[in-house]
Amino acid sequence: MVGYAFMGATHSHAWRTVPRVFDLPLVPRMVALAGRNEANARAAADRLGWESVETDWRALVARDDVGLVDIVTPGDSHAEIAIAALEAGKHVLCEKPLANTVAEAEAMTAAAERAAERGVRAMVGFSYRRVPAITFARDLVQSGRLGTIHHVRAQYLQDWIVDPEFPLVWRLQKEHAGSGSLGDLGAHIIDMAQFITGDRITGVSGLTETFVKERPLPTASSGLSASGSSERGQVTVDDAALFLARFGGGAVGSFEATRFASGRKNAMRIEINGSAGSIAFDFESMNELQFHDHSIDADSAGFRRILVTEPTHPYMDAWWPPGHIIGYEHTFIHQARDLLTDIATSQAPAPSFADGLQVQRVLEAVERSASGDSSWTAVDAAAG
Ligand code: SOE
Repeated sequence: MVGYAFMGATHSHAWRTVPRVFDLPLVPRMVALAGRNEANARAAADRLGWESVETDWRALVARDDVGLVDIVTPGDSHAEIAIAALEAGKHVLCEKPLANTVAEAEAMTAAAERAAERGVRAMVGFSYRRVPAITFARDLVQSGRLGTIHHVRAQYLQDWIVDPEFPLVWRLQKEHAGSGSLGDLGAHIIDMAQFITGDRITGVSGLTETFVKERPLPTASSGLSASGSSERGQVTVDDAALFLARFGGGAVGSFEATRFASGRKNAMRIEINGSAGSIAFDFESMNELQFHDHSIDADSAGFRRILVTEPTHPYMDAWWPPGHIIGYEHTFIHQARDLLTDIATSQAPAPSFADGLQVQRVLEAVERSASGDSSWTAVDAAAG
């Protein structure tokens, strides 16, 4: 694994746990963790359960005892590490968004396609696909229970930078993160909407906003917390991104990604309305899916709550008895299970790097739309 912060902890937990829960054709060994600062990397490796440490990711990629490279670094290093690992014949799991630019994502996808010819696998970490309720929602759509899809309404709402004194961490710097809430949060809901509907976004009209333009430079950060100095620097990414979308199959969508929704911690929500029914989901109640069956008589129809904890629901046969709920970390365990199974059974993993590239193209289209005036119509000022 390259990197060891918040995502490093979630992925390590998954690699540690997955063979103890799922019956796997391949059992992972947590061979080495790479980080530039040896003492910090060593402490992280000990805490997270890795056998050894490298201070240069190139050394990790070159090791004969490494078969899969898990990339949990900021977006600016994804392309270089992933391409080198794939060329060295290592399977790759890369955190989302796949890259910081479409050009990088294209190069990564080309490398993944070349590697696939040699049986080397690559997956991008859109972990929310592995929420059982989301996979189940996809299954409902695929089996026709929603009919023709008309509306997709998606939001990803967080609030960890509302305070203007919150420091300028890497996620707020374009050169490291590529974009702000758009790439970090918007990428998730784009992937989720396309995953559930089985459709693709073909056009967008977007706007972005940076509410706080300057922030204290960070002195230390961990996960989504940080401390800052008295010096300030410029925020170079969006704080919020909103866009309208058209899907290839005729549906229309609205998307909102923000880190300024005070009171909302990790509210990733999606509602989909079709001719035969609707689904609604909120990650803050991640074990539940709301489902409306439009064929039921109107007097008794309406959204009902399905508790997605039955052994017949996706992934749930490996967990607890019905009603004994699971959490955020389980999505990463499911992701590890799916990737290991694909590697062992020589299948192409999903979401592939090509899927990650397509999400990157949507992100780029939103940025292009938001930066131009062409689709923006000012409201006439009232006369007098
Ligand atoms: C921060 O906004 C973040 O950690 C995202 O980067 C993750 O993808 C999301 O799962 C939780 O929030």
